[in-house]
Amino acid sequence: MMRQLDGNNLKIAIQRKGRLAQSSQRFLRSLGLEFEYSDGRLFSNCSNLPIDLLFLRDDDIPEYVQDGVADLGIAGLNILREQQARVVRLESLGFGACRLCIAVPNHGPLKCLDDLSGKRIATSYPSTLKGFLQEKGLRADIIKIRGSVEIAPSLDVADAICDLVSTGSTLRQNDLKAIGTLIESQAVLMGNPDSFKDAVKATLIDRLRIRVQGTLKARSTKYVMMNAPRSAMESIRETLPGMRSPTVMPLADQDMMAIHAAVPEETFWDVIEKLKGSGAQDILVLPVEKMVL
Ligand code: PRT
Ligand code: ZN
Repeated sequence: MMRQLDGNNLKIAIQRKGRLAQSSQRFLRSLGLEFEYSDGRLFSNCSNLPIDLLFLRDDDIPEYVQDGVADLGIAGLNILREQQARVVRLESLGFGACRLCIAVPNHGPLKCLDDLSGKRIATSYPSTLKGFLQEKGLRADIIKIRGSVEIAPSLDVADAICDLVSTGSTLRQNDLKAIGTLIESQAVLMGNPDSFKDAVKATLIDRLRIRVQGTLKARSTKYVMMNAPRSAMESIRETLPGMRSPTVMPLADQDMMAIHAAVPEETFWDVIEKLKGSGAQDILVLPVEKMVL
């Protein structure tokens, strides 16, 4: 039986179809939300928490959250900036990474941002582009286009484009090159400020944020296990930036110890090399599923 939206439930809006749809669902599941999804569905009730999910076009999400139709939403930072919606940005979620770039034909007369004065730039992000040009003191015509912006120069509709780039292959296929970046974007979790005034919703949002942070922190951490001679303990201890101090256990061989520690992704290889240099052996690295400090 199809259940209805429950007025008291917390509502989270995510993209229905498109680049962020799968990853947004996967992300919510990693927070412990259990729900069903089938193609064409517009909403779903979580079976284990008082939460309803709304499946929308990404462009509609900031406005739905701003108007309170949804309490929380996930969309690209690019959309949030373009729409200037009155929502609170809660967390960056680490997926959907892309850059909003200005690009020009590879072999044309335009080489740098200053060359754009008096030229036409095609984009689906007119408001962000307008702000960027103003900030740089450049005057150019903004041609607003929905979709397939990259073909505008070859059709002579524009001299340059301002569009999202992730791998860069669309630019290459269209013989374009990026000459400037307006936004480094990724999926973000946004919230309606009024939802925090409702005590029940505020508590649930706080619970979810702790889970979000636990999931994000885990993603950037590795659990490292190694064996080392007792004599190496001091220098290993110094190398390991601890959450707390590392776990150290004696081995059957009296001269050897087992050491376990959490290591942040960004310093991972440095730490591993130093550990090896200090005498650590049999180093085993495991992903961390969740991390709640
Ligand atoms: O139907 P709906 O309105 O919900 O979806 P949509 O078609 O408007 O958006 P969708 O699904 O394409 O993108 C959703 C969000 O994904 C965007 O708002 C961005 O935050 C994020 N994202 C990440 C991207 C890209 N990477 C991306 N590469 N969105 C679009 N692109 C396009 C870009 O516009 C260009 O056409 O991909 C092409 C460039 O990709 P590369 O890999 O060739 O550089
Ligand atoms: Zn869209």
